[in-house]
Amino acid sequence: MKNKTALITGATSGIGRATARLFAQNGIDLVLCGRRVDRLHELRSELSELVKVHSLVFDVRNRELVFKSIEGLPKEFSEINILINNAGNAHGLDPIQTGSMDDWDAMMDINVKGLLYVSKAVLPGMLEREDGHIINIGSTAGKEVYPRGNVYCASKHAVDAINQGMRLDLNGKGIRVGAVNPGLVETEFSEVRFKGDSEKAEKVYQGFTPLKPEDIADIIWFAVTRPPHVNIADLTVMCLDQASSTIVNKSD
Ligand code: NDP
Ligand code: 8X3
Repeated sequence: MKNKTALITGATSGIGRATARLFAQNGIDLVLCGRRVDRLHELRSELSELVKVHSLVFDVRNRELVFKSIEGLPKEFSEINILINNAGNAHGLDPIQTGSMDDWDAMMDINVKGLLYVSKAVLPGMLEREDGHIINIGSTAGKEVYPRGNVYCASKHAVDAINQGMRLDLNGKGIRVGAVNPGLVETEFSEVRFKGDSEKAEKVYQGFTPLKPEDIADIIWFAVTRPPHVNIADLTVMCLDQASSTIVNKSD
């Protein structure tokens, strides 16, 4: 796919980084976003061998900076054809009665409001050109609620609703909108959820074969390479051993 530019949020790790690599291998120019500057620069150097790459450092919670960064993109990167709304995480895994309000704020502000800010900043160009593709990264946690998942699940249910709402409101405007909802994917997700407790994080993915970030990148790539009249509206993917958020066939 030539002469297309994708903006990927959360490109410094996991699903976002795997998607950036796959897109670059397939000739898509990239705007890589995240907070960790070193990682962004590293990835930019790696992928610049293949395509044109620009990086933007912002916290998706910072509304002003989101708009300033996206509106200030150099001309050659300013036409965003594909937006991958991927930045997000779970913070904590606590019952509602003991949950941390800082964790709640982080999840709602990043997973929900951050996605909205980035979308609002990117949409004017897509609307003007009547062309674009937005992929929202939801989760199985946006399809069902699991014990102690409370606010993370709420944030991903919100992504599900926003995905549907975007598709309704953008109908007839030439912009495809769809969600990819993964189950358990081995990334830094659990490290973040458990605040750097690697032992706890590793346990999440032990005793079965979880999805890899590259599996999700493949699916995103499938969605963006369908013919222009085909819109993958909503896709849920789990590994073979996962049947639901709470039913996972583990060997131990
Ligand atoms: P990672 O922790 O590996 O990656 C998260 C990415 O989000 C990082 O690049 C991080 O970049 C970015 N990010 C987090 N907070 C912010 C912020 N405030 N501002 C800007 N960027 C931010 O996790 P995954 O790759 O697994 O997660 C990607 C998406 O996939 C998330 O939306 C997650 O909810 C979803 N998901 C994950 C699943 C899993 O099992 N792993 C399953 C289903 C959905 P940086 O820290 O540099 O800012
Ligand atoms: C991430 C998958 O099951 O940890 O969205 O919530 S789960």
